[in-house]
Amino acid sequence: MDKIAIISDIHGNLEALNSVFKDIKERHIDKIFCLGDIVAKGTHQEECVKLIKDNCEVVLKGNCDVYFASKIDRKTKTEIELKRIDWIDSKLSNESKAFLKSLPYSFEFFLSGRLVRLFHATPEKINGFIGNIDTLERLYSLFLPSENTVSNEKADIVVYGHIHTPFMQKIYNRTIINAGSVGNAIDVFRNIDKDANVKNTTIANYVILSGKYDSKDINEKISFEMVNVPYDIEKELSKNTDNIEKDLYEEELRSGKYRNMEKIYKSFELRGIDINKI
Ligand SMILES: [Mn+2]
Repeated sequence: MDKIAIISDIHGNLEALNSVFKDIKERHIDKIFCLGDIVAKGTHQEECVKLIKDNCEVVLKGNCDVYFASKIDRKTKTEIELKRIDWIDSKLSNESKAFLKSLPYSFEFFLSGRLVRLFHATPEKINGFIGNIDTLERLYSLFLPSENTVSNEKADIVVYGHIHTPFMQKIYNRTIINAGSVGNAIDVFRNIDKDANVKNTTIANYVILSGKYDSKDINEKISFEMVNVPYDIEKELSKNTDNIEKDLYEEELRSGKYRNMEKIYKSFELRGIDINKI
């Protein structure tokens, strides 16, 4: 069987990325694919771009990669937003920015007869948000092709990132896999009375697909594995002294709680999903 590691959302966290690459090496993986968002948040963005470029066979663009590598209209930004933009800009070489801008939106391949499609967030939007407790209609939309996808077929398996929370779900004989986040793992839905140990969240996540690569034979074996890799969070944070968002970033890495959780809860409320009842 061929083994493919799919990693996503590194966000400048070098300790997490090195730990994941070490784990991938130990497991004798054949290919590494990356779903984007290499930059923003952590201080080691340039180092992460270089490592991803050197080690991944496929690299897709994430919303942060596109945003921070492109020219930004400064007139529409607040002072704090400009500080963040300038800090991230100072971390990236022109060569890395050109690389980030050149990345494709989507990639697809056959694995044991299944059409597997990869993208960062949704087939339509690079920053769309479809969570693990979303409506069936929105979850199903992940399988549909768009003008950004390589083919016009419906996918049998989709693997995406962006939400930073790993999960797998099967609907309509099709499989949704979220690869989670290497460098900024969070659990979107949290409830202090129901939460387990925070160490279930604040690890690095990625997934491994195993099967026959490039084969249209549906009788071949296939499997999906979710991997959690512990890494030294405090060591990474000790090198984040110049981080423009130091406090927010430290809290996020240590607690696994997204800084804009309320904004996400609001968007789910609008779709009739009451987070307090979950
Ligand atoms: Mn993203």
